[in-house]
Amino acid sequence: MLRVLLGCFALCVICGRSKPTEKKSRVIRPPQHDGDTNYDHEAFLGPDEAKTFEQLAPEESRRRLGIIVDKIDSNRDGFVSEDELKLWIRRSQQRHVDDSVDRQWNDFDLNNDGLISWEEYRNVTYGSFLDDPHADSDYNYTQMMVRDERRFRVADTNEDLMADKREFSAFLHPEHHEYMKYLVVQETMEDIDKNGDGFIDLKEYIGDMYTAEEGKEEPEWVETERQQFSEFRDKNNDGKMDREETLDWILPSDYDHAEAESKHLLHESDVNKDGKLTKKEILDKYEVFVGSQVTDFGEALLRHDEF
Ligand SMILES: *[C@@H]1O[C@H](CO)[C@@H](O)[C@H](O)[C@H]1NC(C)=O
Ligand SMILES: *[C@@H]1O[C@H](CO)[C@@H](O)[C@H](O)[C@H]1NC(C)=O
Ligand SMILES: [Ca+2]
Ligand SMILES: [Ca+2]
Repeated sequence: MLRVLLGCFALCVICGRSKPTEKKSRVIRPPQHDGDTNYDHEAFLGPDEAKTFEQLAPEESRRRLGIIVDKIDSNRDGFVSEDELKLWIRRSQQRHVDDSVDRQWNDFDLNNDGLISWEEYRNVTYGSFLDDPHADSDYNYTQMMVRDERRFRVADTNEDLMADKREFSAFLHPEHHEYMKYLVVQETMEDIDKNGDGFIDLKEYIGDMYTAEEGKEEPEWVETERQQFSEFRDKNNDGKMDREETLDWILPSDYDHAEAESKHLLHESDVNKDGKLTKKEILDKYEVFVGSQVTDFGEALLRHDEF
């Protein structure tokens, strides 16, 4: 899972909120990589494909992984290098973003003109609210709509209030588009900055990840996060995070997700430590790359053209 809980406000409503005691992270950087195999699977396959593989029996999982390995080895020298792995992971990410845009496109392009206007997006997403603005609701749709419109306008580079595929992709997945990064920072700060002073202080930072529960002991990671805040987040030591510090936290420029993930996968499976992977090394560690269920439940239900 890409650990960025941004998404459009409207999408958050659909997906629901994470449980308060669960550690919530807004960062692309994997916070607890150790043993988090779902994270590897999603990086390697993309989230949708990772779910498909979860349903497969081990033999089928390995068989399909074998086919993927042949695709990754683009120079066909019989080894998967770190660069080939990195390229593959980048493609998986991009494919996931493109698929999500394609999947949602027709829901919003009401007049089928190949563009999504703000009005189209607004009507589809907030139509029932606009029809009856005074209906009881747990959400402040006015606020959500204002925020979506602001994001739409930032994504809309030629300022015609119509989104083409690229602009709509930037709207839906701003964390993958460089020109959206300050909006991502702004939205994140608005979410966390409860006292509205334009900064994230320590209390707000912790409050975003953790809500104390009566009678429950504070988990250890909370104190670790407090130290992280002072040592790494609040670089100028004024007790709060400004825009630049927040940017460094959620979208660190020195962090390349695909590179980190390919290094990690290599480290996990390169048994003879020659810096590259044979098909055997990968298949022997198939659970690191794709995982699988131990039973063959669901196998008959899942058919995929590619295989
Ligand atoms: C959006 O909804 C309004 C109100 O129902 C309607 O007048 C308008 O034509 C709709 N716009 C689009 C682009 O569908
Ligand atoms: C909803 O948000 C709008 C715009 O931010 C604000 O003016 C309004 O007071 C909010 N409504 C409620 C019920 O909180
Ligand atoms: Ca349209
Ligand atoms: Ca604040």
